[in-house]
Parts: sequence; C-alpha cells; structure tokens
Amino acid sequence: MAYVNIVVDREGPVGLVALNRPKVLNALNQATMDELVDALEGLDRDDEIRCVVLTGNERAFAAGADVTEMAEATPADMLAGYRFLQWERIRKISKPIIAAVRGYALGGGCELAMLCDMVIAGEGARFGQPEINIGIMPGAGGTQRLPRAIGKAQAMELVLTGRHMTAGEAFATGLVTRVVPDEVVLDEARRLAGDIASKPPVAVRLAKESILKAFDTSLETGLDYERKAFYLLFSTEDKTEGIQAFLAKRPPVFKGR
Ligand code: CO8
Repeated sequence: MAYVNIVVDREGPVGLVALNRPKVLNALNQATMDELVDALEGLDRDDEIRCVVLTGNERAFAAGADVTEMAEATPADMLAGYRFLQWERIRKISKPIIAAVRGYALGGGCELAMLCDMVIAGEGARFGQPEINIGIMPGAGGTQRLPRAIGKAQAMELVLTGRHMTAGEAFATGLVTRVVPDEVVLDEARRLAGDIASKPPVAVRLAKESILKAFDTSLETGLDYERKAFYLLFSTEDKTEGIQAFLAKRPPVFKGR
C-alpha cells in the first residue's frame, strides 16, 4: 500500500510511524486509519522490527476522528463500516508501541495514544475527550481505557466536560509514562524503543500480553496467565543465553527464539 497520510521509517529494530495530515491536525479519517493499520501490521510481521514509535507533529499527535466524515453519518453507516474493527486490529499488535505525543491528543487521538503501550509526552501536549462538545461521546475505547488509566473520577470529569488535560496532569494521573521538553519527545521515544528492542523479543511479547491481560481478567486468571507465559519462556534459547551471559558477566546476544 502506498502511504499518503502517514510516513513510515525504519531505524534498525525500531519502526517509526508518523501521522501526516498537518493541515487538519492529523484528524483520523478513514484513509489514514487504513494506512495506519496496514503499516502497524506490516511492522508487526517484520522480524527485523522489535518496537514501534507512533507520532504526529509539533502541533498534534491527532485531534480526533475526522469530524467532516462524521457529519452526515447515520447509525447504520457507523455500524456497517469496518472502522471499529481497525482499532481492534491495532490492539492486537504484538510488538510494543510507544506513542510520542506533542500538541493535541484529543478524542480518537487520545484513544489512539491509550491504545499504545506507553506514552512519551511533550510539555505542551494536551489530552482530552472533547466529543461531548459536538454531541457525541468517546467511541474508540475512551470510556473504558481512560478510567482504567487515570481512575473514574478524573475520567468522568474529562469525558463529561470535554476539558483538555495538560501533560503534567496526564503524568500525575498515570496516563503517560514520562513528560519531556517538546523538542526531545521523539528522541526520548526512540531511546526507549531502542532499549526495549535490545531485550529478548519473545519475553517482551509475552510480558506485554500479560500486562494487557491485567485489564480484562480477575487477578487469579491473570496470575495463571502470567505463570503459563513464564513457563513458556523456559523453552527459549534467549532464556538460556540471558542467564548464561549473566553468570559469565558478559552482555547477552538475543536471537528472538
Ligand atoms: N476533524 C477534522 N478536522 C479537524 C479536526 C478534526 N477532529 N480537528 C481540527 N481540524 C481542522 C480544523 O477544522 C482546521 O481546519 P481549517 O484550517 O480548514 O479550518 C484545522 O484542523 C486547524 O484546526 P483549528 O483552526 O481549529 O486549530 P486551533 O488551534 O484553533 O484549535 C483544536 C485546535 C482545539 C484541537 C480544535 O481544532 C478542535 O477542537 N478540534 C476538534 C477536536 C475534537 O472535537 N476531537 C474529537 C473528534 S470526535 C472523535 O474523535 C470521536 C472518535 C470516535 C472513534 C472513531 C472510530 C472510528
């Protein structure tokens, strides 16, 4: 697929995807979502890639779903479309995705950041679910992921008022991993991605899966899941290599097997 609304790069084991509709603050229209899902799934299948950074530009990570596309939409249009399935496809990406957020992450843009596994935010980043101001509500996970990330009371206020949250608030409430000066957001996300890319990939994948399980299972089921994943790692060459390297006081060389 040729990309028009996003830019995809590879830097060694790190895949970089940048939303690229600057005139509309990276509003997520259908074409952009088609490209984004295609790119993320392609990077997920690529054995050379071990971590992905998803970003926007200085003004916006993404200011939400493209409102112009929703203006005439009926419930039947929304139901018939495949757009919601695309969010599920992104949720199923097995490699870690780091959102590098500068500027606005609103509505679907905030939901997209929350679908990522970690968020590095610039000091000027603004997060929010302003859908209420245009007569709708979050529809791509905002009412579910936001309370899980920042708690019911804060989520309720954000969703019911549409207020934007500063990067500092987003950090204090647990929505983002780290806040850094705007000009180093991408470098910081790349550095984090490079660090994760140096770890044993099968362990990274199973650890990501296990953490995500914490959000949709009981503690007991989650602990069972974690233990099975833990046992599985004892069949990998990387486990043997990791422990031998530690004992020999040398750096490990992981192969992803
Ligand atoms: N959709 C389409 N165009 C947009 C969007 C958007 N979400 N946001 C901004 N734009 C456009 C503006 O219309 C404007 O275009 P133009 O220059 O042609 O007039 C351009 O981007 C620049 O925007 P502004 O002039 O408004 O810039 P400001 O700096 O004055 O304001 C804001 C920036 C505060 C971000 C403002 O643009 C804004 O409030 N945007 C809308 C934010 C919003 O309501 N987002 C939620 C949308 S609904 C949603 O995301 C639901 C998701 C549900 C899931 C979908 C599943 C498929």
